[in-house]
Amino acid sequence: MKKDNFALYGGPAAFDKPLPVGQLYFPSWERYEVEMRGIFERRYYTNQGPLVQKLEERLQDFLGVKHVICVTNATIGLMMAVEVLELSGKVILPSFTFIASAQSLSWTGVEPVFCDVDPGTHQLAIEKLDSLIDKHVSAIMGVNLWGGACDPERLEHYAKDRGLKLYFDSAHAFGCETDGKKIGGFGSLEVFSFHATKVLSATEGGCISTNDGMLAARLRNIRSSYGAGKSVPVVKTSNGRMSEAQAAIALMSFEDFPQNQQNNEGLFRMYDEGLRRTPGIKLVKPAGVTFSNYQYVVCEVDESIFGLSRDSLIKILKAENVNARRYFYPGAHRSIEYQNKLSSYQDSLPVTDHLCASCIQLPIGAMVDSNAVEVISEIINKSHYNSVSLRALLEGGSK
Ligand code: T4K
Repeated sequence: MKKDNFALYGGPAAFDKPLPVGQLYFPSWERYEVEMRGIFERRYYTNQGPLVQKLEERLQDFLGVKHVICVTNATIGLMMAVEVLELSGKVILPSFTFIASAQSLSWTGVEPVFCDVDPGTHQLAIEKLDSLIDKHVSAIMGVNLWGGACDPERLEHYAKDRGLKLYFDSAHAFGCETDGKKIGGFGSLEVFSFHATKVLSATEGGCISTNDGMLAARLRNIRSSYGAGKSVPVVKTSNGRMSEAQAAIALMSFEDFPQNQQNNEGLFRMYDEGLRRTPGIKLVKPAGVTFSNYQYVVCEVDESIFGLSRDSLIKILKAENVNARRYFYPGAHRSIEYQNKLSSYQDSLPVTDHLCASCIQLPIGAMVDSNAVEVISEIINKSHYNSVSLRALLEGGSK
């Protein structure tokens, strides 16, 4: 370890500034200034301006889909999906996802039904869907997690056979490919997030991709409560518009996507190398994809082997200014919003419960370099070899 002592024992922190999880892409100030100047000169801030249109065209080409509708964030994109697909009753989705996936259903009056995930891949356990389907279920929301994929082709066959609609929360999967096919064209539609922590950033933002022209026309109307192009009727409208400033950042981030992806992939391989021999730490590789954006570094901590709990490791890292996170905790089915209403599901998602208690997410993206990965890996290794004393300090040595 390139430092003498744990910060927890009073030594200096390994890093001067907090290292976050997430891509956190910032273009150079000069590039940003040029783009903002353009917006000022055109005197056009929002309402499907030229930069949003350019971004939509570029994304259509890149994702290989007929239509892309940019939105102000993925959460509203997921809510618009429920409206455009005319979903009702219940929708099945994995519980091991960001709470926004489930909340998009609650906001639109649809009941989420939580499914467990596969212990190896963390993706939706398709074989567990059958037991959750009843006459009230109108659709399945697949979630392509951690720069991986939840076997969208198999899910397409599955949903078709049962007469269910299918769409995807692909917030984590921009640029990913499964069997050489880009994520973006599966199901009725897919929703991507361009939040600042994502590999493609608009600061806040997202898009919906679809090959269905009628859905696209209706989505464009749902996106905006005013104005142009209202020839296709929709029941509800909203304000899900992306601004020109968001699109400007997204276009720069899109241009830099290849190098950001490569950088992430390199850092991921370094974590793999650095943590491979640490007892009780398992790095989760992006599953079900032939190409990943490597947007996330997720490890499972086996407390009985590692010697410390996941939460203790987070405290150790935080003291060193490493802001590791516990995505997803406590799991959507155990969140305040759902835990009381859905008591019958509580004990039936053992894999999700296990992962929520053992997963840790480590920093990757623009704020991280190879030296940082080396140091973080070293801190984790050293934590294992000093687990008895660290545990005594953190957990009162009771385990
Ligand atoms: N579906 C899935 C599967 C998702 O994961 C998400 C979002 C959605 C749907 C919904 O997408 P959006 O509606 O957000 O487009 C973050 C993100 O806010 C969220 O977008 C993401 N998933 C979720 C997994 O993580 P937080 O609250 O845990 O992290 P946050 O935003 O505080 O940032 C992480 C770290 O980065 C912190 O240490 C602070 C640091 N940071 C963050 C920002 C934004 C900075 O240093 N600078 C910054 O500008 O939610």
